[in-house]
Amino acid sequence: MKAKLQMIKENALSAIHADNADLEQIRIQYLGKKGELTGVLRGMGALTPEERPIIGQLANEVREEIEKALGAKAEAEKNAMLEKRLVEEKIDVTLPSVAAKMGKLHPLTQVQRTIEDIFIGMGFSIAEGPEVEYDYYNFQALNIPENHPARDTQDTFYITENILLRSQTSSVQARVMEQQKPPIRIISPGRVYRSDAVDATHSPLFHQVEGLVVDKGITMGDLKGMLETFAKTLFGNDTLLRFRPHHFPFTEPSAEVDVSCFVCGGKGCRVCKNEGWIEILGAGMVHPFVLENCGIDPKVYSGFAFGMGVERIAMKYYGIDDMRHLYENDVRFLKQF
Ligand code: 2NL
Repeated sequence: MKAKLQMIKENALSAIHADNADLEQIRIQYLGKKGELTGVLRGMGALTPEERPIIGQLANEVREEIEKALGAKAEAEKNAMLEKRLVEEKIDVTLPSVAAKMGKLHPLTQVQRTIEDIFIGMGFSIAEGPEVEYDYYNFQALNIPENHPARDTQDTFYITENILLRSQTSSVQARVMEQQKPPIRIISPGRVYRSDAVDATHSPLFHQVEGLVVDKGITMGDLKGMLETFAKTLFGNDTLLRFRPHHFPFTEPSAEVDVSCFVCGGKGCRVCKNEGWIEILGAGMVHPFVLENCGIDPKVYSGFAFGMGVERIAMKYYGIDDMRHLYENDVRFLKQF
């Protein structure tokens, strides 16, 4: 029986050490329930009581040796595999990488932020407010009468009879006047909504930057000086301003304001449609009724206000001829800015 065990050991070890040894197969063959070593142990009943412990011990030693050899071979195979992977999967970290594709801000956002930065530089703060607004802040507080066309459901998106999508960000400024005492110096940028059909110059959603200054002794001269600084910063130092009389219910007097064409300098070109001038905003002195509606005494304080469309300015600034380009998000278009 000793010789049998010795043979099992030798056969098992040489099988383990062979190339491409199937270790699991070998384990089953020698150590499994129906394996060769187990077979020997089962035959131990035929031995004398003296022989039994000796053979038993030997059998255990053989089992341990086979198990040890199996473990060592498995470990060696694992290490060899790792070594192979380390060699095969080596990467050269000094190779130049593929450049990451950088996104950028939408042209409208760029223009809006440029406008904001200019006014922040002149001491204005940014005021924000709800896009879903009460009719009161959008119209009534601003002296826009009940029968004004802007109030028609044809022109404004109503949610209920007295709640709507703001058609101008003046609503934000009315809220600020109601809550803050002068001096007030704010701009209110943001989305506004009007029930317009989409074409080259209209969209039901667009962006405005409105501005408001209220203090003691504010005059039209302050408005003109401030707008001149704004226009020169945005369009260049040679820019001239032109004020044309106009009417808005919320300002008196009111004006539409043009800048000399920054493309041709006033001679006439495609961008200014041969006019030499480009309309950029509306402005005026805050109507005394508006101040009063918002709890500011018009006998003590005066103010100016202005409003501009961000799309309109972006289109002129970049020479974009159709507003729809700004919303279609075609990367071939967006890449250009
Ligand atoms: C335009 C004209 C304008 C204002 C907006 C305003 C706001 C308050 C009081 C008085 Cl709280 N006025 N805003 C004033 C004049 C013109 O916008 O053409 N916008 C695109």
